[in-house]
Amino acid sequence: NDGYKLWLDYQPIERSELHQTVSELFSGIFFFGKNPSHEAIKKELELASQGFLKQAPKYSADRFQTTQLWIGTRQELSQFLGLEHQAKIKALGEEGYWRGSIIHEGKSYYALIGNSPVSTLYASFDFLKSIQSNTFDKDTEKTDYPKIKLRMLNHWDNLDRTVERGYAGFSIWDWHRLPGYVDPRYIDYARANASLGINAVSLTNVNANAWILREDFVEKVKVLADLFRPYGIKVFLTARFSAPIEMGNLETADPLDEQVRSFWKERVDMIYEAIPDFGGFLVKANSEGQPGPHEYNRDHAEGANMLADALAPHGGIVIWRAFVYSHEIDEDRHKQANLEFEPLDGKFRDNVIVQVKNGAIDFQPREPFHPLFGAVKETNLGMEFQITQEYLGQATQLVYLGTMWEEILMDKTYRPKPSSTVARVIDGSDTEQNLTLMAGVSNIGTDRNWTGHLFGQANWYAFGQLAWDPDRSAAEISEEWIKLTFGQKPEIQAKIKEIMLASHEAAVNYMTPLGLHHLMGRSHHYGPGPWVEGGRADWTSLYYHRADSLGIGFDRTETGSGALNQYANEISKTWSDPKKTPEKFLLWFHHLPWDYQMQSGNTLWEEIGLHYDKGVKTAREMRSNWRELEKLVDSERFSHVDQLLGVQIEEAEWWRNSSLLYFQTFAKRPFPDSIEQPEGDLEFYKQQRFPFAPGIRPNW
Ligand code: BDP
Repeated sequence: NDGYKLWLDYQPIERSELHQTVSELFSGIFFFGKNPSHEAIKKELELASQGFLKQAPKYSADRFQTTQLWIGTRQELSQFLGLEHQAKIKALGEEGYWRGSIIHEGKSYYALIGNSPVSTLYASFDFLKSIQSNTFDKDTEKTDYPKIKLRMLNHWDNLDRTVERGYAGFSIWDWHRLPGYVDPRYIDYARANASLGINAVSLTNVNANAWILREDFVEKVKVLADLFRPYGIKVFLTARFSAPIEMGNLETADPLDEQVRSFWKERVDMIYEAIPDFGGFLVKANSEGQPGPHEYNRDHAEGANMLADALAPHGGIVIWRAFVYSHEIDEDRHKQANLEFEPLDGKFRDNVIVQVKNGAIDFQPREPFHPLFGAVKETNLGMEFQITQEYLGQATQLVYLGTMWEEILMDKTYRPKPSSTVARVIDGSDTEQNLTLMAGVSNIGTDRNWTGHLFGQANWYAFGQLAWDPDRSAAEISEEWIKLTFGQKPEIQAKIKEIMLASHEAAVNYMTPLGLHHLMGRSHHYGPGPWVEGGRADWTSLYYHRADSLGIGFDRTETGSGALNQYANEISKTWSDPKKTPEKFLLWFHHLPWDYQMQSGNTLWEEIGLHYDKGVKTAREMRSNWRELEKLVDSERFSHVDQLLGVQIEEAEWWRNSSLLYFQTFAKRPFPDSIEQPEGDLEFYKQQRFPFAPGIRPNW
């Protein structure tokens, strides 16, 4: 098992009763109506039937006689549903579905019913999942619907097949051979996404190349869009703000210039000609050197609205990123997005979503939630998570991100309502917003197992599940993924779950405990680099940890950068006192003396040491837990994970030793006795160079 099949690995059904039920259902399938999503369902039923029962499914020509399983939309099945039942399904919305048994003239039919063809596909995936995880029960009905409208993957893929931060090999989009050659992987990719309810993808890097907007590239994109349509997936592209200059021979990209506006309108019309349900543009502007409206003294709203106006007649949208910061602005990077976007509240068109990273710095191992969530009232805000583990050990380490995302989604923002959480802001229930979005930066590449590390699949899976329902628990999602990926054995379940649920805290401990952040190696972001200095200040580690002979941490209270004030009063007032700040964010908001007394009674210096050491120990436990599964998991996957856990332990030790040795040069105190004494020579660690680490950017 090389992991290619992901969680759609339909293994033979072992429980005889379930086998019997499923064989019956698969012996007479009837589709109401005809549409491309039904073809997608058929394909899935065929794969599943071969896997579960080792035989092909049978379709019946007649809806009653030989039929067991009905598949169709609410409208198509309306004559078999009472009015009340129809109303109940309808209330679930366009993407909602119902599955359960229907008795008609004394005979029972199992039915998969969606409000649209695509939600019928969602019902089918859910049905298959319940069989695969041994929970299917014909007599229990189930309804479901997504809480967030756009559930989206952001690929950071370049047109030459390299991937920005590509930790799972190269891009799966083979632009060179498209549109003529269609890699079968594209379908498996669409199946996997649809099985999670992911309904949008942006194909290209946010550091965009304008070429993707050329006619010949749009022809290639069209092939993918056509392929993904039956799976309910809309295609988006990244738009380079300076495209009018680069491709339109204009002298400006000023969003208020008429020629610029016509350029975009024509491009957009051309794209919709080829792809009538094109999603729209994802834009990174005026950030990290990307062009944007600021060059013309226009603000983000003017830039976004210009594109939004071109897209609006076709129903397209603009996703405008709030990940903006400039080293020319002498402000804590933490504050910059709020400073730019809060004054623009209410100025964005209705078809613009501002996409905000989960934290204000940049996908660090742990960040407090971004202060924009809850701060604006009349702007559509979307969440951007990073599935690819840029700062979390990349595709070398097992770090289950479900727990981290859950933590953020559950965080209380106290705005706009006193009870508001990040989840309630982004799913629109506490705000006025009509467009809702959760995006995840993809960890998918050309690796046979898609994500480089097998457990990277769990992060793709968890992202999809949380985008569908941000209230789901990370633990429950992990259980589900384990069942679908490793089967039913309870011993496997328990061990893997323990490993997964411990993994994020472990990584935070051995990388950046107690609110420390941005301590990684320069450029590739791999391994420790707390000593990184020189060049642009907010790309160094010293800027963030601020260690000196007196203490460590970034003062973001009023005496410091004041970033804490960007949060609701309930947070900013309380957390301005270090004693009332959650210790996991202590050094994020405070610069404290090495002997500062922690809740445990230890000094800050001791506690830092204890956390680093604990991280290493947990990483070791993860491996010993995994090793208990040697006989229970196939050898291919066992060895893959085992070897990588070996590397993870070494890296955890490397993080701990180098970080503690480095911080000790300021603290000038002994390490706590109870921890393993960091070995080695700081100079040795500093000399480590990784010129070929993935994700390296030669000019950064
Ligand atoms: C940072 C990455 C960089 C991305 C940037 C972004 O290091 O490669 O281009 O985010 O989100 O995390 O635009």
